[in-house]
Amino acid sequence: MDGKAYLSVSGEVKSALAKGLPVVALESTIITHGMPYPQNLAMARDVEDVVRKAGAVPATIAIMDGRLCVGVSGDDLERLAVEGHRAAKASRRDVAALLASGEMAGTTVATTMQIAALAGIAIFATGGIGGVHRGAEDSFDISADLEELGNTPVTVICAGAKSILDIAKTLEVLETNGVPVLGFGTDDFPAFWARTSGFKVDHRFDTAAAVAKMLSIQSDLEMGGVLIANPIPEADAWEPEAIEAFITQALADAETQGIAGKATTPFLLKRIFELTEGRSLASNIALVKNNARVAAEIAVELAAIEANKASVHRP
Ligand code: PSU
Ligand code: MN
Repeated sequence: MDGKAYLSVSGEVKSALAKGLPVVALESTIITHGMPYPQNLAMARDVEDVVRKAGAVPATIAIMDGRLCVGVSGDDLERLAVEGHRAAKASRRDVAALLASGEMAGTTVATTMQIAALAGIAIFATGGIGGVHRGAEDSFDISADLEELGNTPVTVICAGAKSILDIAKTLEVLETNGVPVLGFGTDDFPAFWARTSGFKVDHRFDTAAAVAKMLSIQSDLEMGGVLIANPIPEADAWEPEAIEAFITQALADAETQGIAGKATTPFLLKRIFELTEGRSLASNIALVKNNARVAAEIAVELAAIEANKASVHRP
């Protein structure tokens, strides 16, 4: 028996994969731990629509009822959204324990990549990735997302990393792990709510077709994941200085309340939501939709390249 035995793939996703149609994986920690109910449910449904409109099939991934579920929708999606913080937050190390217990869990970027790869999905859209936390030299808090990106051949489209993290150190670890960091229509590595972080990306690509060509070569080379940084739309973006004040306050509150480990990212997101009176959430939702659209466009281009490769190689 291998890992695939634990997969439950929806009929729609299964048939799309069998036909070589474009599929975009979506994570679920953003649903359970990243946003409050009911906005999380509305977001999850809207993002699926965005992917469909751009010509791809959405595959929301979560751990439910002792299965690695790919293509969670309808009532199951609602169950997950309602469960929220009561659900587990599944990092790579939690997967086997959660399958054994049957507990419901949102999957982080790392775990969603792991399950997407198992299901044969190459493209994955999220909001922001985890990274090296500020003060990591003392706490050792570095997200498993960075290790997974180095090892697992899935492309993650995100809006950069939040400046609740140490972005310079995050980029250093990505380099160490051999992860290409591409800017989509930008030379700057974006900082989630803000379009710039003060750091550059390694390579800039301006079209989905150009990205897909690079991804197809990365796949031929049998290398690991790729990170695509797609800045938040201008209309929803914050000035870096404007959001920094709220981040500093949230970090101070986390310290005072002794928040550590896997609770850190959800705590900071919730606190920034409160401090910005909900405005951070509106931006968060806008950037996730924007990433889902770009991911779908890339998936469409990649599917065309792969179909072409297959026909050329056919005897
Ligand atoms: N950033 C967000 N929303 C989120 C997360 C990050 O804006 O929901 C989640 C993602 O699932 C990411 C995880 O993979 O937090 C990282 O958690 P940690 O830092 O504990 O690895
Ligand atoms: Mn951590």
